Amino acid sequence: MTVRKNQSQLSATEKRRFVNALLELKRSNRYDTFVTTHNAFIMSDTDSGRRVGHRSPSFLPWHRRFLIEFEQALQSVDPSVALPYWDWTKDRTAASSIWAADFLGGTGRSRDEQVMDGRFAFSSGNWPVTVNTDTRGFLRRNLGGAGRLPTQADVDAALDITTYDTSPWNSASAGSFRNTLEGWRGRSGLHNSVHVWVGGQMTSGVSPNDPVFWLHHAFIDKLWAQWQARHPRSGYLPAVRTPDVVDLRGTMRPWNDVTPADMLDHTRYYTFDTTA
Ligand code: CU1
Ligand code: CU1
Repeated sequence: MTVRKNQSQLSATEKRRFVNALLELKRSNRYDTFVTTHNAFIMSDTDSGRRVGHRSPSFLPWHRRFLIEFEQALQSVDPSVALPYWDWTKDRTAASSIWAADFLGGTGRSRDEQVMDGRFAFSSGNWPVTVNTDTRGFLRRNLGGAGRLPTQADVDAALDITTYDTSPWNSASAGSFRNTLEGWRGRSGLHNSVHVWVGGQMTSGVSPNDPVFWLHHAFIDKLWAQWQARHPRSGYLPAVRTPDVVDLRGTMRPWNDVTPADMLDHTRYYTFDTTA
């Protein structure tokens, strides 16, 4: 049984085992295949063309599936590990324990944004960034340098939206829970703004180079689950075939056998430590 916990509640042992599993996936080259896949979808997801992973209704089920695959890879290394989530409405500063040297390490130095502490620092030798948009081979962050962390009020406003998604099913969709949570509409910028707040690789298509990617998306996924529980009569949309986007029973690339409908019940795969 996989239980995803708030990262602030992890024991020292749980943090160590999670970090060790990340490092083993990196060492065995499995980690970077996830970075490559994510970047390929970012590059091909456009507002006017076929879109699957981002700026489209399947943003949430696509990332749910992506995280499940990654979590299963971690569990092949250490069956006790589950993805933790980062509740940035509560842990909102660069001094939060998530950024301590015993977990993800902190912000980058001013000169080149290079993360210098913890086990993901380049100098540790364990975390070479090889799938990159430029030649710098180190993990970069600039915590709080731009963007903002959304507040509980921002989250509540998104969770109040009753419609899952709306035409034109892209980054312009108004009155859409998905688009508000993804962060293209609304003042808070929700999901997108957190990527910008972390800075470095998190602002790019190769964002999974930063292990915080998984904790951020685990929280986005938890918010989707909360929205589903709050609006039991509001289903995934579009329900019928629609050009360029994945409808309820459409196939989500890169998988051949996964549809949004298959991803609606996360409890088949994991639960959360608390229900909010
Ligand atoms: Cu993504
Ligand atoms: Cu993201």
